[in-house]
Amino acid sequence: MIRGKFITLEGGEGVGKTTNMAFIKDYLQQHDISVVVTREPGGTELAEKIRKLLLDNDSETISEQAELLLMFAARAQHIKHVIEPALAHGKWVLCDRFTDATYAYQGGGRNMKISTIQWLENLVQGTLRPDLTLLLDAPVDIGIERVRKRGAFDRFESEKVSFFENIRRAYLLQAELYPERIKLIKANQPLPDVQRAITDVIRVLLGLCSLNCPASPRHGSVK
Ligand code: T5A
Repeated sequence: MIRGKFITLEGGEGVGKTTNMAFIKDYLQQHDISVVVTREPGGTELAEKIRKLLLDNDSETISEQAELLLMFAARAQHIKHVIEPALAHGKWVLCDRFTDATYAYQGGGRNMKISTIQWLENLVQGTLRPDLTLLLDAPVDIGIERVRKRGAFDRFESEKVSFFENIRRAYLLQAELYPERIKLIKANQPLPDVQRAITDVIRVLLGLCSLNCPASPRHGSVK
């Protein structure tokens, strides 16, 4: 059995991750790929309970260490019960956020030590890393405005603008550190353009196209 591919979608608040998950799933299915769609924090019964604890605004103040450990506790469940079994059965896993979010939010946003995050990453994931990460990037005010239109803010969305600026910076640093894996998509353009850029990257992963292939008329959005 050929192992499946692991694709993650990342980016700050309201950049369009959820919107584009369905698009990517459909695109992969059109190419006869069996896809498991999931998210973090979450993806299993226990991990979804942890998600609720992390996002609810009404719980006691969560310490930075507790937040980091809860993220990885949820991830450990998710990997063991969803991600690894699916990949081992040849399915592709499409995940809304993964450990790059921890580097961005807990590292960049909460200022937790990167070496601590790396240690937990190795403990919980072993050698598991995404094959491809699509980083949707947009100026912070655009993402927040999109989220605001949707209604009430969760615990993370209620943070100050500087928190989100630090997250954006940390994500861009991750993209610089891992240019082979993380592909930057400009998310502050009309949705059809965002999706064209996403398709161009996925086509490379599918082996339908090389990196320099002029897959679509407006190819310039992918790093
Ligand atoms: N977290 C998570 C951590 O702190 N550490 C971690 O390790 C992990 C894994 C999870 C929270 O947990 C934190 C980060 C998060 O705060 P979440 O729900 O997964 O929460 O993440 P959110 O960013 O809150 O998800 P959102 O739903 O708010 O944002 P999305 O999914 O990026 O945006 P989406 O698709 O819902 O779009 C928002 C709106 O914009 C519109 C959409 O229609 C929608 O209305 N839109 C566009 N409009 C115009 N042009 C475009 N190109 C558009 N694309 C989307």
